[in-house]
Amino acid sequence: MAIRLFQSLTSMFCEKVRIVLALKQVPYEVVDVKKDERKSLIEFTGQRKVPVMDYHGQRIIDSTFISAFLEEKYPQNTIYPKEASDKGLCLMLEDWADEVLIGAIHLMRRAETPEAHQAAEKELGIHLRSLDLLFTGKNFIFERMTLADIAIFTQLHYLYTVVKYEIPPNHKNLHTWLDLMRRTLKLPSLYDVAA
Ligand SMILES: N[C@@H](CCC(=O)N[C@@H](CS)C(=O)NCC(=O)O)C(=O)O
Repeated sequence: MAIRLFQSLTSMFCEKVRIVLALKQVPYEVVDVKKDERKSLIEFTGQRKVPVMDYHGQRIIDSTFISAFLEEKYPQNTIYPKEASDKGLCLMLEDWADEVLIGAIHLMRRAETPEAHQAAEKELGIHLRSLDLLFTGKNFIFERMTLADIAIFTQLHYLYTVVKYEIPPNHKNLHTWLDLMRRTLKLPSLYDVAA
């Protein structure tokens, strides 16, 4: 039985899992949940959210759990830093990207009036400034690319490809890191995929 990823092409959480699968060179089949309006997903899991992994019949729901599961099964090309305390920080940053940064990005996506756009930009600006500071003098957050970089990158990838928001050029460290991530991952744009 093959490994299957129930996914949607435009979900940043699915992108995160696709990157982990690619880094670990795990072959898998894709089930595009849009094709049958999530019927097979709901049948398999009893819920609507993607990503979900069918690992030879075992159900794993949520990008964080899928990533941790893949790390355990395929330790090659590890997605976590080496030191335990760094791993703790990496998991916190993953959670911050998945739960906090995404909120500011959705606010920007939904902003329909100039006032709403201004408020969303202010909120997002707080996070972009923190990230710009975080990447001062660094290639990646830890000694190499980890899940913290991947989780933050997939949110920002969605921001500039789908929401079409340009991160202001004064965030130089952040732009340098984004370029490095794009060059390293060679992703097709979510926007192109969605079109
Ligand atoms: N915490 C979950 C979030 C998953 C999530 O929110 N998925 C969205 C797509 S980005 C979804 O499937 N939404 C469909 C729905 O809520 O009906 C994860 O990390 O996998």
